[in-house]
Amino acid sequence: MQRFFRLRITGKLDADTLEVMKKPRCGVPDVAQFERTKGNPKWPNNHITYRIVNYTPDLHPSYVDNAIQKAFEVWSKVTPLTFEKLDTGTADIMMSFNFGDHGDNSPFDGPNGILAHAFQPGFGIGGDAHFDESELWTVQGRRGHNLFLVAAHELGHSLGLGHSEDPGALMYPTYAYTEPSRFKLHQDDINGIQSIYGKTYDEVQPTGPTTPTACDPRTTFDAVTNMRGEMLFFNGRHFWRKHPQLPNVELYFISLFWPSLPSEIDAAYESYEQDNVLLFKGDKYWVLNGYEIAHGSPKSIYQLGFPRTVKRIDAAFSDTEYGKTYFFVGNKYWRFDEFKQQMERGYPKRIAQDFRGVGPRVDAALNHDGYVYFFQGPKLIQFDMNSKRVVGNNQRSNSFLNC
Ligand code: E1S
Ligand code: CA
Ligand code: ZN
Ligand code: ZN
Repeated sequence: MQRFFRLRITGKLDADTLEVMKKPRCGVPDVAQFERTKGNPKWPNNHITYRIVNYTPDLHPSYVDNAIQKAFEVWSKVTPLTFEKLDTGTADIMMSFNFGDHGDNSPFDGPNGILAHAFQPGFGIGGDAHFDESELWTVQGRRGHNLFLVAAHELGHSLGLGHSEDPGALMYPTYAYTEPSRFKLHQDDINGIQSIYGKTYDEVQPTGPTTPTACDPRTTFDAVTNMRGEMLFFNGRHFWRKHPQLPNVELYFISLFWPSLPSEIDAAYESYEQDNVLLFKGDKYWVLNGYEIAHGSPKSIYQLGFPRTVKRIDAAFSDTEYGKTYFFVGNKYWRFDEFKQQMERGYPKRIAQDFRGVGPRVDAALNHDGYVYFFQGPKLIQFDMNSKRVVGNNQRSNSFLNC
């Protein structure tokens, strides 16, 4: 670490070293991604009124009422806030559908672009939410824009939230379609709104999905593989893609590339002989040709020659030089011949026997630059197949992700 930060290498916790260690690093999870509106405006009471001033011709009014009510529930479920719909008079949050210039110096722009906008908590126009009537407002499917999703985002602004940098958050600046019945308020949004209004009075505190952060020192991987010169690092519902010549890594939902793939992949490897990538989960595997899933996927791992006692594979990598693939299961490993497409005789063997210093359990394995890298929790083990020795074990699993 001292070498990395160009400090005098003493091996001791001296003042300079401590100073560096105290500094926040990229992606440390305690650093919030959400943002509150400047000046921290908030509603003084937890009971807030709203009124739907006019309706869009795109939807039956009952669908509008329902979408708006559901959007309020997104926020009331995680805070002490309650919302009441008024049908006349002035409410705290006045909602309307408007075309173009509508008198607040923030004209709408016709179809697409700006979908809606909302004002921070306050008197008069404060809290109000306007929806661009040039959009096609829908409650189902990918066509048009989903009123519930846009309203939920706008109400975040009406309640005092700004935009979040977390790409999974509702308060991320760009619209992303999610099926409304599967929508879940992200943990980052929960943290944001609760920092303003506090937690709900419910006994069971709600939690939401989180977006993994590459450089969190606790980041671990389910599976890692090469793919046509790039590297893929799987974590839960996401994966990072790294191009060797590019400094940045990209985070994606697995379902964005492969809608039929499950999350929490167990193992992955690239077969150079077959020019494909195999992804494993449970007793099944999927074959990828580039970003396409091959016909016939998923297949059973027992077709590869595993005995029925094997229920899942922890990690896999392929040795390009010899065309052999290594599969790790618990404290044992199997070897598969990519040319003959069959499991080799004499396996399983103990990991400890041939990979001293590795295991007993590994999360993921990767063949890279002539070494094998084993990912064990947050630890990365670099192994030399020629000398059959561990040659490095003081790097973190996420050191590949330019952290
Ligand atoms: C997108 N943005 C929009 O209309 C600014 N383009 C006003 C604003 O200038 O509210 O930011 C613009 C609004 C929007 C953003 C994100 C609506 C979603 C995030 C996650 S939907 C599942 C979702 C989202 C919905 C104005
Ligand atoms: Ca627009
Ligand atoms: Zn407006
Ligand atoms: Zn916004």
